[in-house]
Amino acid sequence: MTATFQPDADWLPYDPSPSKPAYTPPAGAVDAHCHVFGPGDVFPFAPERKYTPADAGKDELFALRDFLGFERNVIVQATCHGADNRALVDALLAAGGRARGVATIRPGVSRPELADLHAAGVRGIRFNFVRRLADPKPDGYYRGLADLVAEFGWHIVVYFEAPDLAERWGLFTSLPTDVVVDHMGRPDVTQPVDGPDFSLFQRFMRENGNAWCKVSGPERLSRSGPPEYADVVPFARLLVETFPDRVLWGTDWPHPNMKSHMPDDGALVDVIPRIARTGDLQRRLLVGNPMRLYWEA
Ligand code: 0GY
Repeated sequence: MTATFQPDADWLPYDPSPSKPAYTPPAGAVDAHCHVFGPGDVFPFAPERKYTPADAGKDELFALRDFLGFERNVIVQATCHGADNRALVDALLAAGGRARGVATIRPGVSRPELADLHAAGVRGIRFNFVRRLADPKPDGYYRGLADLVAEFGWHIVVYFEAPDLAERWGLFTSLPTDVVVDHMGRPDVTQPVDGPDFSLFQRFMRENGNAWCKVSGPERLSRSGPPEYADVVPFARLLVETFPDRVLWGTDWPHPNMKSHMPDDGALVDVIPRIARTGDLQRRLLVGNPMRLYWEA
């Protein structure tokens, strides 16, 4: 039986015709943060989901990859699919080696299930602490899952709001794997880059050599808005220049839960040369770093 889903009434669908970016990414560039949604009648959304999106499948994602000048994707399991990774695995297998994945797993997952995910291209799992997306659990829950995937050489992606960093510091600084923070830890960009919250985030990056971050999500963080996202640029630039070997970049297509506007993916790509100002920094951000973490691990 197939299930059909009605997107949330205030759901903003992705822009089907983004502009061609002026910036040309280097050969082999990786979009290291994007998702697939369904299609819901093939891969149903999870009963426990906190939002219902419009479909955004692998074919559209791969077309966008080519249009923007990228070669590879890292597809992150979206919370609307819960721990049912079938849509993710389907996209990974269809990508012919040009995509890797970050899954969601729950306690009780078996080693053969993890091995199957690994064979499909999964190299990490994600812990989501954003309350509008998931119900955060005690630290022990995450430690148990981290131990399971450490033996596969996977890493942990964490998504949290800036104030959560202090609360979960003990967990985030003691995970047995690499730790990749989504969207720079969601700083309040009305604060200075050397304000208390972002200083704590920089300290986290500085003191933990296994910590990485995605300099992504300007459309989520900006108050000044598109297409420049000027207020986010200093935060991303600082991270790229301070930690050039532990930063990643992604579109975040199809941009779940955007309310203020739906970004033009071409404009997002044009932010890259403003946060990574040399060819060397751009190659590390878009090619060297994601290849090391996802293809050579
Ligand atoms: C993102 C951000 C969001 C959503 C998810 O998996 C998800 O549902 O990650 C968000 O709503 O902030 O990175 O895609």
